[in-house]
Amino acid sequence: MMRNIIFILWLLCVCSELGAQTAYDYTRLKREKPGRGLVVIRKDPAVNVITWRYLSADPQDIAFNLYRDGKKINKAPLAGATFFEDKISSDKALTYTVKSVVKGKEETLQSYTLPANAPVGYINIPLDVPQGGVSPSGEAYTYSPNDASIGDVDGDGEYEIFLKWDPSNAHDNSHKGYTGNVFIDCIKLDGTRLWRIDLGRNIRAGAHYTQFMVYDLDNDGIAEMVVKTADGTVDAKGKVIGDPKADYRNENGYIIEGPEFLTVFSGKTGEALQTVNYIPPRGDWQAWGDNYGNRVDRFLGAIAYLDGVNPSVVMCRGYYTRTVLAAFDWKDGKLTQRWVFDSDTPGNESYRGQGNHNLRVGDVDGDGKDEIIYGSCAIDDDGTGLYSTGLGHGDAIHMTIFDPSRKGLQVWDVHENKKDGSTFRDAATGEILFQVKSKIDVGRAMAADIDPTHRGVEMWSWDSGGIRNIKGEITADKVSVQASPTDSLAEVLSVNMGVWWDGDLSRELLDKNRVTKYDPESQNIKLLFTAEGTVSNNGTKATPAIQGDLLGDWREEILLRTEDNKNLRIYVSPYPTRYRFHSFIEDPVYRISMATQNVAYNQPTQPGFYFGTDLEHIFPEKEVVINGTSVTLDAGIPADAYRWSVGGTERTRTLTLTTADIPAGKKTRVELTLTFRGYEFKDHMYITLKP
Ligand SMILES: [Ca+2]
Ligand SMILES: [Ca+2]
Ligand SMILES: [Ca+2]
Ligand SMILES: [Ca+2]
Repeated sequence: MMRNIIFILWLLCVCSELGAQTAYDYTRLKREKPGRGLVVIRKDPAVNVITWRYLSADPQDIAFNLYRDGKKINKAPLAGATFFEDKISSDKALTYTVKSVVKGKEETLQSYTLPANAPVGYINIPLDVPQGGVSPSGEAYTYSPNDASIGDVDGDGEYEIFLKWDPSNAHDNSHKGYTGNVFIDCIKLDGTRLWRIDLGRNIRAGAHYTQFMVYDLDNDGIAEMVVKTADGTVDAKGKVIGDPKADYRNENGYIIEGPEFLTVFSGKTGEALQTVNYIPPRGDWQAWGDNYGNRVDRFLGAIAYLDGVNPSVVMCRGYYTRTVLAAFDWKDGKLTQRWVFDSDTPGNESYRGQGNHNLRVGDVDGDGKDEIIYGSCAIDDDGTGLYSTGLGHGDAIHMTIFDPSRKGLQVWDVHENKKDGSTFRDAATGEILFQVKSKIDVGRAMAADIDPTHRGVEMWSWDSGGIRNIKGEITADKVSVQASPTDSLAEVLSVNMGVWWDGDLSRELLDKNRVTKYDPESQNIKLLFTAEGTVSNNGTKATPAIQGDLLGDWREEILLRTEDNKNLRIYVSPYPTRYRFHSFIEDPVYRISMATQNVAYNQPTQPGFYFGTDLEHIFPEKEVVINGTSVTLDAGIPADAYRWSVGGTERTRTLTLTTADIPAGKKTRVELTLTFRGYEFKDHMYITLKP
């Protein structure tokens, strides 16, 4: 008879030892200090919704009271979701205040004034549109708001928006032509423009040139912005970087000579704080893979906790051929180079030509320090290569915990080589877990938990043969998945962005200005809402300015521009939720996925934790009979805390029970309370040990 049976409630118990859990030391990791993010949105003419953040520093028994113009509007303190519907019909301005209630004691946290005649569904942010111009070839151009990032520049715990303005003649690198200058604004949520930076005529406009990294790099509570600059860049105080007269544009509009810089700007004032030479210099520009100036100018950027404590900025050049990543620290007003990774360094040859038009960052190998997932390869925190799969360049990439029973992060990546298709891999080792080969350039991929009947996060691409579960199986035979950029009807499963929107644990999909939801039972796609009057960015890429947890509870907001390019709108979910989770922006992998969203071909946020419907179903099997004297149970989901109803004081993810804990031969109820980002999930099962 077997004496000790390891019974893992999830599949693939052998694999679970291969990966490595992210292991950030949160007592040391320097992160921003988010405020309450209180926001009020008119849901309809008779209801206002109020939502705010629940934070990891909050005691679990915290509750909240809400006041409208000084009058309390809730009855008992709100201990559930940080979302409330106030039934009131009024066009007047209303001031709401949220107060915490801890052990009967009230404390005022934040107030927010809903303006008079507020629009339904969103916050409107009026913009100051830059003047258009005429290019040297005589072509007139205008400006539209493009990608955005977020950072707190005044230390009040609320985000400001960093907005890139694109001229209408912006070009993909492969297309010739002059472009207008690129501007970056910093804007408060009420529309107050704090500053504007003009990148000047020697920075070309297009998706691959300007990757603006916004983060509080020196931990003083004020975000900085780091971006590539050139002769003629003008900071927000009017100070010119380099030679103001220099014009390096050739007759095709490309800039393949002249100095290239990297500048740290103050988020508070938009002043250039320090400028250094860009690493690496372009050198022989044709050596990057063509003779007209396309592949030399492929830039990416990232934020990463390379020492496990402080955020560093990583600026990158090249992915079709040579690949260079340069990491810097910003401390005491000084930019210091940490390391440079170069695929031309002997020994790094296999890292050549592996990068995507985007990247992901996270502690994939479990040492508490971030790695950079650069398409098909990964660069370790110390600037050495971690691995390369050799599968080459692609246009989309996702990283999160797809398979909660497997330790660590996984990557869903697609490839351009008309051979390797779509791959699901272990983020730490590069081991391919499954692959869907393809004869096309698989230009898009998406990953989201959209089907509660399959464990883990689902994934799909333009040529994945449908939705795949974590085992690589097709989950549905009838669903129609988008297969090209023009194939973008609301009834087709989009392969673009995701958004946590309607309050359940599944993720909704965001494409253009539409939020849709997949129904696994009917395999249909339901349109939840269209942001009428707004448009997405970046042509067929159809991405928002940014999506993510900007404000309010854990759900994600969507920032879009209006059709007339004169406003931004932040859409906030009007749906109630029963869940109260710590704000996702406190998760470093998630927060960095917001900071890197503007990089080249924008990808949606992904957290460094498993998030999805399996949180509600800890035990897939409700009753288990074991022939033996002991059993080891695994909660299967990385969480903050575990509380088992049997087995003494066990508070770990796994629990070993013997006949000393539960009577032999007797069906015994085992309950588990799992605390996940401050929310308690409960489940139970029955175990019988038969010695
Ligand atoms: Ca702020
Ligand atoms: Ca700072
Ligand atoms: Ca690491
Ligand atoms: Ca939110």
